[in-house]
Amino acid sequence: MPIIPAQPYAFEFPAGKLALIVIDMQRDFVEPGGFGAALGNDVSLLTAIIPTVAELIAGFRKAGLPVIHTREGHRADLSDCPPSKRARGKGSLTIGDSGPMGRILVDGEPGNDIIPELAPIAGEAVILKPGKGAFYATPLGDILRRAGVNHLVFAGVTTEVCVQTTMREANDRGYECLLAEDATESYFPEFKAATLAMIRAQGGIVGWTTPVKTILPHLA
Ligand code: TIU
Repeated sequence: MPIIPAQPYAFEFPAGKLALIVIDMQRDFVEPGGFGAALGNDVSLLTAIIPTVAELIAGFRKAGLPVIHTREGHRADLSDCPPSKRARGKGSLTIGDSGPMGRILVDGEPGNDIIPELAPIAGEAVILKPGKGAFYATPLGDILRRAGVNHLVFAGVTTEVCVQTTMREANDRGYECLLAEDATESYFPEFKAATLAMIRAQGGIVGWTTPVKTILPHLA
């Protein structure tokens, strides 16, 4: 069993049975004019992790391990967007409105794409998700079952919203979850720090955390 040093203790996984889930590294969250900005956030913090996420993705690709990307987005008719989500924030722009990168948080619009630096390659699954968790109303569980994978590494944004929600969903489905500490980010540094702490508290109640450079040598 490969063993990755981590907190609160080492993360073990069966050789060759590990997948990377990259959450919502899309223009709507990391560039001005998208959903993140429409909610009132300063998006500049999130761009800093792009090179580290790219390194992690490259490591999984080189090892021949699955890389799965997610995008938060809604159908053009917004039939999969609860009115409560659309109304939240009382911003001048909301989901479905026309912004500088097209309709905000709508599938197929330029702003909903994964950023070019982290573009998926042929053969990698891209999960379109209407919620914060990547298991809700998506085929993610089926994809992982078919791949025979029960151990997951997580990266992406934002740490305390879609990343943490997905890790908690994964927990309840029996997956072992490792969060790549420097390949995830929040608009709020204190929320990121609190999320890392709460994930690994109580003996790893949600999972494990460790930096990308600690993960990479154990993938091959
Ligand atoms: N607002 C915020 O921090 N996040 C989201 O709305 N979605 C994701 O985290 N992807």
